[in-house]
Amino acid sequence: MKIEVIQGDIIKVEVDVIVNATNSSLLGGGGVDGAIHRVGGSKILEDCQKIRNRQGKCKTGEAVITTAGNLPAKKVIHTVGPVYNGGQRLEKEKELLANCYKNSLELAKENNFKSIAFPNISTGIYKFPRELAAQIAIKTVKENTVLEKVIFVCFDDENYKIYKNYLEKE
Ligand code: AR6
Repeated sequence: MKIEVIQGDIIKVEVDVIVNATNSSLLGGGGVDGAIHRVGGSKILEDCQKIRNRQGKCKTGEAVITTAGNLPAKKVIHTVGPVYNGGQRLEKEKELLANCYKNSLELAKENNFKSIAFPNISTGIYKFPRELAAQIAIKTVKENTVLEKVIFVCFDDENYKIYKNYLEKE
C-alpha cells in the first residue's frame, strides 16, 4: 500500500473515494463538510437524509457512504470524529478517532475501491491536537492496509508539515 501526503483541497482529489469529517447529524456543517456539500451538490445531502431516515444519527467513529455528486471522486464516506475535550477522556477520544480511519477503510474495501483520500479528521472545529491526530491516522492506516493507495490531504500548513515529518521519518 502506498501512502501519500499532499497539501490542498480534498474536493479536487481524484481518487475512488474521499472521506468527509462530518457530525452525527449527517446534515452538513462547516469546514471540510461544508466544502464537500457546497461543491458536491444536493445529491450528497439527499443520500445523507436517506441514511438518517434508515438508521438515525451516525455515531462518533462510525462511517457511512453516499454518492459524490459533482465531485471527481466516485463516492464520499462520511465519518464522525470525536470532539476534543481538553484531554479529559483522551483514551476514549483516541480510540474513536482511530475508529474513523478503520471504519472508513473497511467501507472502502467493501465497495472494492483501491484509493482513498482522508482529511485531517477532528483537527479543525473539533480541536483535536494535530500531532496526536496525525500519529493516530498514520498508525491506523498502516495497521489496516487494505487498499492500494491512501492520500492524506492536509489543508493547513501545520498539518502538512506534521504529516511530511512523520511519513519521511519512516
Ligand atoms: N479539504 C481538505 N481539508 C479541509 C478542507 C478542505 N476543503 N477544509 C477544511 N479542511 P473540520 P472537524 C481541514 O473543521 O474538526 C464541521 O462543521 C481543516 O483544516 O472540517 O472534524 C462538521 O459538520 C482540518 O485540518 O472538521 C462537524 O460539525 C480538517 O479539515 C465538524 O466541523 C478537519 O476540520 C467536524 O470538525
